[in-house]
Amino acid sequence: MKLDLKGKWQFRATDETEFFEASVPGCNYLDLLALCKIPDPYVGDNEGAVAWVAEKDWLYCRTFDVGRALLACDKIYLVADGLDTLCEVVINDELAFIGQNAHVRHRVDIKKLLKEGSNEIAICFRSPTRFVDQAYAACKTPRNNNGKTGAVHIRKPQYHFGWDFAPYLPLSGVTGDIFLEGVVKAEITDFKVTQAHRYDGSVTLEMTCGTASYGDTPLSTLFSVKAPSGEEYSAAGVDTGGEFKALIEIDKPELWWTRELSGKDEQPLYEVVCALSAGNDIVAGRVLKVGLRTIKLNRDKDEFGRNFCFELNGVKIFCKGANFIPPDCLTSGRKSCSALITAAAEANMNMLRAWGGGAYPADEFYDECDKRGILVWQDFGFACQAYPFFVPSFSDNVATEVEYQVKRLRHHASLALWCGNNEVEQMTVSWLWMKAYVEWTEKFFYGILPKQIKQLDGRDYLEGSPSGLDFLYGQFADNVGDKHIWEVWHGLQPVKYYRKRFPRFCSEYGFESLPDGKTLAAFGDERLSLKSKIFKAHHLCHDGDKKLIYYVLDRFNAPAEFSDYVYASQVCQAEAVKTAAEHMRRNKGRCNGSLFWQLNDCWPATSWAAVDYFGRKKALAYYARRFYQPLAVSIEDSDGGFYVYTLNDTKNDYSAKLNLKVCEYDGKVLVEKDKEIEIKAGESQNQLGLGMAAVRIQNKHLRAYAVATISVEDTVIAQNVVLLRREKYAKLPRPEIKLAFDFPSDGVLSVTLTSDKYARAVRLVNELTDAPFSDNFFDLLPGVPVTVTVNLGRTCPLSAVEKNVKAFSAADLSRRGNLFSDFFKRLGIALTPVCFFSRLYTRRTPRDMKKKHIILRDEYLSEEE
Ligand code: BMA
Repeated sequence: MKLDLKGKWQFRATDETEFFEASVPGCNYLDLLALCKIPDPYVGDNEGAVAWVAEKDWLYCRTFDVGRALLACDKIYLVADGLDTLCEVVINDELAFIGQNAHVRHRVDIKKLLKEGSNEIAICFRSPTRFVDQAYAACKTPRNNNGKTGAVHIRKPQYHFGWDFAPYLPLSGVTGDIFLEGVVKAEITDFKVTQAHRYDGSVTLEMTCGTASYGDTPLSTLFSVKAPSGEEYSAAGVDTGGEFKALIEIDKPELWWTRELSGKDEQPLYEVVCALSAGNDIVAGRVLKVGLRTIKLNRDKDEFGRNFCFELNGVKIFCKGANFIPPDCLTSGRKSCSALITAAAEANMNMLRAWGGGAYPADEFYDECDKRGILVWQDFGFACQAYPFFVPSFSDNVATEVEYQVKRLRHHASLALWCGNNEVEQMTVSWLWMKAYVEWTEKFFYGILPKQIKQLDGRDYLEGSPSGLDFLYGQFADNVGDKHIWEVWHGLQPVKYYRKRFPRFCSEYGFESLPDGKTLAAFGDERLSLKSKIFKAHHLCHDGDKKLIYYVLDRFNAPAEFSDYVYASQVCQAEAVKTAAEHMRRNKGRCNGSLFWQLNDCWPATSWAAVDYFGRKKALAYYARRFYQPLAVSIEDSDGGFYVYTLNDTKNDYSAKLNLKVCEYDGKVLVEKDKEIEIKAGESQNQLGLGMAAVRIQNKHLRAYAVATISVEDTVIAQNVVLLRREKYAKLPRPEIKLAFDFPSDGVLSVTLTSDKYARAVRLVNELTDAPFSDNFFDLLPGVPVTVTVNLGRTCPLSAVEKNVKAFSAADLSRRGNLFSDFFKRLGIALTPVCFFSRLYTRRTPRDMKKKHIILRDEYLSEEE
């Protein structure tokens, strides 16, 4: 029996008397905003103006009626997700419990406190900033570079205290579900499903159900499994002292795969049900959706060092994806994320990393990833700072959180890895003298946490990201563990630097850009410029504005119009990430994953995101669709020539034709090569080489583009274009792009583009809706039409379409700078203190990365664990 407590509540600051209406789930900022008592923290530079909110205590309350039927239950639990964070929960003026962790579900029996008729619940949230300040005064922690120092003392999403992509908004409130749950006679306390895959291909599901009984009626359980085909299996549970177990064998299972290996948009999930009966009455039930698969992180020694490769059903996979941050600052990560998972799927991703400084994503996130065949790398909620694990109350609190999260998530097929933290270990270099923190970082992530996880789940565990061979050993070495590569962007290295690095798995690297013009408009300043206060207030990376200009001027002449920075920075971002991602894919086997930073945003901002806060795709999201395509072609252009690779992450072999052309902007072919090729399943292959000499002779300025195409039976299945020189040196022609419109089905507009000359990074803009095009920001080759579609949701008159759908390319950018002025501008930026030092910092050489490219010596690699 359930009594929902969501909806309208009352709230007030505890130092005031008047109550106002509040919405649950929600938070104090959103409630104050709805009452116009604070300015919108996402608009203008209001972040500072609303800081007082986090300094107060907030009381939330409501009344609810309890009927006889509910009161007659043996237990009545108050269940609350996301009590954020420190709070006293009071029922009818009596303290029910104290909340101190936003990352857990509270479930407390409050039957004794309830009465028939009207009852009152009051939750008093204590100021998170005051708590953090007091805790810090009592127990000093190292400085936090990303937000409020001392924030580590509270188990609350760490980005709430500000990050280099998030404003400072430490909210309070009930951010998730809240309800009363009546239990009669008995209940299920835990439900676990494990799977054993046998050599003959069959799978045995082992189901274990923990129970609690409130009477003498004997308990029994029935487990059942419904296959995607509709076939059903069932087995009675065997009582092993309050815990019931059963095995169900599935002879011919439909295995769960990632998207590119299944070739399907939806993955098969088995519905596993446990029904608990007391005597003849079914009193409780639980349902889990389970995908049948094995997943393992292979870290064996190999010719390159130590492998770091996920194996799904025994197949080695290359992980293509991005880092996922909470989709909103003010809903503690509980805003719907299904559109973002769709964007990830559209970008051909097969893995997302749920980053440790955020909130653990809601169930919906994992359900969607299960459904769509996207693996999840799950960090625990620790990032970039030193945590006081030596304080017993803190580590007990963390243990509760770990148990809750592991039990909540372990049945998900998509969940590939538990990872202790984000960048805590590598940060120890900044607080080596605070010995207790260093010691306990090792004790906790290398001892306590893995031990606890092992008792709850059989999945692989990684101590932290990035990782090496051991504590403080090998975090910077490319031939072991996973790496974060920030030399490009934070360290101002040129984009080609990525190609010097050969990590076994790259779990972070990234590049910033401005969001779409409509998103910029939401910043709330009509005269936005690179220098305006409001623009800077929405760009939180230290000296990010300078870094952005530094990189934009590396490709383009300084644009004259601010609005052109949107396009220019997005193309720079997309090209940079493309360079890295393709390089890592070309080295598949040595490198087994590319997760760029970051998929999404948590407020309207200039950041590393591929999809902005409003869901608008940047150029990177479109590029990713191409560079993460399961079967792709990639051109490694170097001064010596071109190497064309096929990147095949599918299970199929192909016999195909490879064509490489180098052309002038009008399409005139300078050099062309054709080759019949065999593309092997699951492999990246260097298929063709072409020296530069012939191209140079015919076009000495290298004002040309190269296009590689693979076709099977005359159908082009993959294509890649590279411009031989960066745009500012390329003397791009002014193309005449023609658009032809059609409505092939209701509300879906198709646009066919043709151009007389090479058109670089063509951007289609649609002023009619926010819907994304099926493709965008692509190179248009002379005389080769490209058709894209967009779902407008309605059929519009052609005149409206013609007026509102426009295309432009890199050649249309306004220009203020020239090679000379841009050079000095960049030099000036490189010499500013933050840029200068971050460049030094990202090039630092700790003991184990003495040589530039950071290879651990063989004797360490051959040590057996
Ligand atoms: C990574 C992350 C974040 C940060 C991002 C961009 O290292 O782990 O801490 O937001 O870099 O600087």
